[in-house]
Amino acid sequence: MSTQEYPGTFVTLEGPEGAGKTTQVKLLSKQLTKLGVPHVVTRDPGGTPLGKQVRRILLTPGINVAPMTELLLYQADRAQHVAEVIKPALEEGKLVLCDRFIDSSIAYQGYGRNIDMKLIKDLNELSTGGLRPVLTILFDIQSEDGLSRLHPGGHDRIEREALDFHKRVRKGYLELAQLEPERWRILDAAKPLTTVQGEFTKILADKLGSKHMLNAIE
Ligand code: Z5A
Repeated sequence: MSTQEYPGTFVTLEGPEGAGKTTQVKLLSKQLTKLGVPHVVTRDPGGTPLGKQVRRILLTPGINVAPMTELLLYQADRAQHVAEVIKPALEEGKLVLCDRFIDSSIAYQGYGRNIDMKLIKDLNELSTGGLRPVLTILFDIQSEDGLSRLHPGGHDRIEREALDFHKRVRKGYLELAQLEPERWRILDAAKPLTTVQGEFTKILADKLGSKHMLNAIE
């Protein structure tokens, strides 16, 4: 099921560590609130009370999590997130901006952990009931540059992975974006914050036009 079947619009933000997704979506949300645009900002994992508990398990350093367990926990979080937050908001006609979604599982568990891609795609289908974003923005940044932005010592279980893992994730994202250019837009997230902000809103306005007043954002 694509978001086009709902009155609302589903947009996802993806990218390697430290790319600035969270910062940008917060800035955008402030502008949308000022304009009175009904929207929801949410994240995968952790967009529901159940998901917050799953997120803690997934990201706490020092816990042994086998790759398949990791994949299934992200999918369990996602099934709850779609049912409890995303679908209801889309049914109400809202703009839903989700920080990570199905493509994170392909990039991290597929390209990063080498789990079979077909299996991940099948599980993505199952956990979302086939729900797909109309637009996915890749906040692209070299792995070294993204990781260097994160708080030293405060790294979670996945951020602590080897540089090679993060490089595979980034390569995966770039390949995914190339495979489906209709859905993806790539943004150079290494640029200064205000430049990224301008490009982010331009992508939204170009792709979604006046829907949700996205062309009114400065
Ligand atoms: N994961 C997975 O493996 N499988 C899945 O299916 C899903 C997720 C859904 C979620 O953690 C983790 O789960 C994630 C993928 C994995 N990996 N890790 N770790 P998260 O939600 O906590 O992490 P994240 O989404 O990766 O957030 P992040 O790494 O913190 O990145 P971000 O949100 O893109 O960046 P930020 O917090 O907005 O900015 C980071 C810092 O950079 C911050 O200090 C900003 O002030 C600064 N910043 C932002 N923009 C700029 C610019 N333009 N210039 C300079 N500095 C900047």
